[in-house]
Amino acid sequence: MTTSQSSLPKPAATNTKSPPRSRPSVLLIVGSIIAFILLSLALGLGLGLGLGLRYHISAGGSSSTPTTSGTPLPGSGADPNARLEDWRLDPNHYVLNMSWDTHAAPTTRHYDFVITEGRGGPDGVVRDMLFINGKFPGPLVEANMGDRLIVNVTNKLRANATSIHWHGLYQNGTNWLDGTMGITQCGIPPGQSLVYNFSLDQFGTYWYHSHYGTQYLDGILGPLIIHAPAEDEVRKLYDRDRVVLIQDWYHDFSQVNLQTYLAPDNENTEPIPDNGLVNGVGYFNCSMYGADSGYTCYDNSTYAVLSLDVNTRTRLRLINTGAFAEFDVSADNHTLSVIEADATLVNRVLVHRVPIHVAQRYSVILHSNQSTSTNYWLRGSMITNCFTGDNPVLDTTTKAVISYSGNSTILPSDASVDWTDALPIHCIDLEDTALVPSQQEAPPGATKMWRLDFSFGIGAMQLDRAKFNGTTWSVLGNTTTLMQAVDGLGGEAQGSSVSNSSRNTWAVEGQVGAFGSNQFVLGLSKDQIDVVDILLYSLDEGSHPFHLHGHTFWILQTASGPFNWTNYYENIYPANSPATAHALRRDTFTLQPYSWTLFRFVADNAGLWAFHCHIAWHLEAGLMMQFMSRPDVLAATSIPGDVRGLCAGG
Ligand SMILES: *[C@@H]1O[C@H](CO)[C@@H](O)[C@H](O)[C@H]1NC(C)=O
Ligand SMILES: *[C@@H]1O[C@H](CO)[C@@H](O)[C@H](O)[C@H]1NC(C)=O
Ligand SMILES: *[C@@H]1O[C@H](CO)[C@@H](O)[C@H](O)[C@H]1NC(C)=O
Ligand SMILES: *[C@@H]1O[C@H](CO)[C@@H](O)[C@H](O)[C@H]1NC(C)=O
Ligand SMILES: *[C@@H]1O[C@H](CO)[C@@H](O)[C@H](O)[C@H]1NC(C)=O
Ligand SMILES: *[C@@H]1O[C@H](CO)[C@@H](O)[C@H](O)[C@H]1NC(C)=O
Ligand SMILES: *[C@@H]1O[C@H](CO)[C@@H](O)[C@H](O)[C@H]1NC(C)=O
Ligand SMILES: *[C@@H]1O[C@H](CO)[C@@H](O)[C@H](O)[C@H]1NC(C)=O
Ligand SMILES: *[C@@H]1O[C@H](CO)[C@@H](O)[C@H](O)[C@H]1NC(C)=O
Ligand SMILES: *[C@@H]1O[C@H](CO)[C@@H](O)[C@H](O)[C@H]1NC(C)=O
Ligand SMILES: *[C@@H]1O[C@H](CO)[C@@H](O)[C@H](O)[C@H]1NC(C)=O
Ligand SMILES: *[C@@H]1O[C@H](CO)[C@@H](O)[C@H](O)[C@H]1NC(C)=O
Ligand SMILES: [Cu+2]
Repeated sequence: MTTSQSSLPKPAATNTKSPPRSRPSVLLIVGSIIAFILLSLALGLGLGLGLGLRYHISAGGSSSTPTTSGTPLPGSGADPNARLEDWRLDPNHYVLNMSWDTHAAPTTRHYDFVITEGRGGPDGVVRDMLFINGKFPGPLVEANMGDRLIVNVTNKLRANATSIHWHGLYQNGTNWLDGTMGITQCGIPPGQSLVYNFSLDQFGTYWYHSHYGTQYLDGILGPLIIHAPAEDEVRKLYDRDRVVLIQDWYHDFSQVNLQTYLAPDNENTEPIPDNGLVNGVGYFNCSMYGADSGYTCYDNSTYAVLSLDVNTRTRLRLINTGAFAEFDVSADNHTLSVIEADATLVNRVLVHRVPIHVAQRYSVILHSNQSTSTNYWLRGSMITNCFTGDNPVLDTTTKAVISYSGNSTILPSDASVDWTDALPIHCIDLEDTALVPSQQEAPPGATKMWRLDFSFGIGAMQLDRAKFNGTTWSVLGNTTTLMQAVDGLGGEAQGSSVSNSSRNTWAVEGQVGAFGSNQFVLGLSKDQIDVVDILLYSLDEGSHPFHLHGHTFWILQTASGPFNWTNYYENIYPANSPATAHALRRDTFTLQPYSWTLFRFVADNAGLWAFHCHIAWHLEAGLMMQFMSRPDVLAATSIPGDVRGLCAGG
């Protein structure tokens, strides 16, 4: 692997607006070299795993141990351990164990997810939430490539169904476990369980979340990390490994915001977040809400603390698990080395800020080699230009504390300084060309090319909805497009009541009408593996993070203005073209306003695969379509009874 690249790629378009800053005014720090040495010794002996570093330091304990003092974190109580509410996931849970054996023989890893509802206040504002195993955020799922994952999901919600999607996983041969409501499964009804049982043929940083309405915004999400021997080389670049979820956060249950957003006469004005969280923790100043706000706000919220060891290199696996906001993530006084985009390892790139849109992942290495006289801010600056308004209670910089000063209970001082690089004016990705996969995998030549476009518009009954080539997606009731496809293609053998004529219709390539007026399904070839180029045009003024289920795609070109067809057929369409050899592979990319992106995927994975904008509000407005891959294989498939049984209502 090459790790020589050290350029600082600049976002394509920038303005001169400085990020909003809200640093504490006067802080006094008394540093101590001795405490720092004692601490590194203590940490050095214990692999730096956990060690009770959550909100306090357990170094030495000797009465002569010097202390590093300063302004305490907000909400820091007398007894640090008493502060973890029972629904809060222990933050140490997201610190990975560096002794994990990436070479272990394939095994089966079992997890149980019990979905419940309750009340919680990640930032002190109490609201209705959904939990996995009683906690927010959800448990770390960790495995090796080649393992089998078995997750028994039990729905203990009072009234609503649920489903879990494994974001970025191929589900090759198990399309019905992709977890996509109305496409690959019906919801798991209250009181029932579904066992997701699939093998892992890939590695990297992924996540899982409910794919049932906007449910994940209320808490059903968590990280999914897969290791592999192919990681050994990159592991030489870091000493520690941990997950950092970053997300926007709303003080109302998602259904409340959704109903406002989808109400008549509302022209795509998305709900603006109220706050942001890092690993499910965020600070909120209760004085933002008046006494009559209707919110219960406890003034004891605080910042997430990432306790690092001094002079170590930590891989931070950033995952944007939010609804809407893109963040520019930076660490004061520390340069970040990007080594992974979604689950693709890339040649190291040094940056000051990493833009990360909803559902994307980046791994960055942070070297804790700056002064120990202070703690430092990790900042997630929301790109507010992508909001359609202001939310007066929102602090647009979501922060967490990076601590290796020897005192993780104090706020960073004024010596922790944000980078001066301007924030991008649009929600954009890191330049694709700056991210070069460390494993070169040139794309095969294309066999199909489709242009798609989407827009938002006020339609019938003054409702604003998204249109994907004219179709507004809405969820099917009591059936799925996968079930319709399998039954229609397989015929009477599977007890289908579908007529011969529609069965024939479904076998054609291109847009398939038989799924109904709210499903835009593109059928691929029957007897061959298609290599599909999609030229996706945005006819909208916003930015959109698009995600294709079940695949990793190559980003071939992205621009605004006319598409050069001559160049396309000469240099991009064919195999072995130098123009595409270094293309970045990922599963979620950001499409700019009134622009286009050309990407390619290999449709060797039989199933119905959702392609949608990952902004939760836009998905609910209908910004989703589907690819039907290998209908011939689907025709010979039978959906397991437990999955099929979830659709029993119909
Ligand atoms: C950390 O800082 C706090 C607040 O200034 C102080 O009370 C405490 O003694 C310090 N602890 C250590 C271990 O330095
Ligand atoms: C904040 O205060 C509330 C009310 O006293 C308490 O229930 C909760 O556990 C506290 N949360 C934290 C993080 O200390
Ligand atoms: C880390 O993994 C090693 C090897 O599996 C194990 O022995 C050790 O107990 C683990 N440490 C923690 C803190 O879980
Ligand atoms: C899944 O979990 C539920 C609830 O604990 C349990 O009743 C069920 O037996 C489990 N299913 C399997 C296959 O283990
Ligand atoms: C259940 O779904 C309904 C209808 O979508 C929604 O109004 C309600 O808030 C949901 N409740 C929970 C606990 O998810
Ligand atoms: C999981 O799937 C494998 C392969 O189909 C099967 O052998 C195994 O019995 C399944 N396990 C469970 C718990 O369903
Ligand atoms: C919270 O906001 C109030 C009013 O703006 C301000 O006086 C106070 O200092 C803030 N508290 C913190 C901890 O920032
Ligand atoms: C952080 O960087 C700023 C700007 O370069 C510098 O003034 C400051 O002293 C640095 N802080 C520390 C703790 O080194
Ligand atoms: C989608 O719509 C565009 C613009 O009307 C059209 O050029 C394209 O052929 C359509 N794509 C498909 C797959 O029908
Ligand atoms: C699904 O089936 C149930 C039971 O037959 C019925 O009450 C419900 O309306 C159906 N839902 C949809 C969306 O068709
Ligand atoms: C389109 O691409 C061809 C082939 O690469 C090139 O010769 C031509 O100049 C391009 N046209 C425009 C308008 O850029
Ligand atoms: C999916 O499975 C098919 C059939 O076994 C195989 O040809 C293909 O390479 C697999 N694709 C991926 C991405 O693993
Ligand atoms: Cu969108």
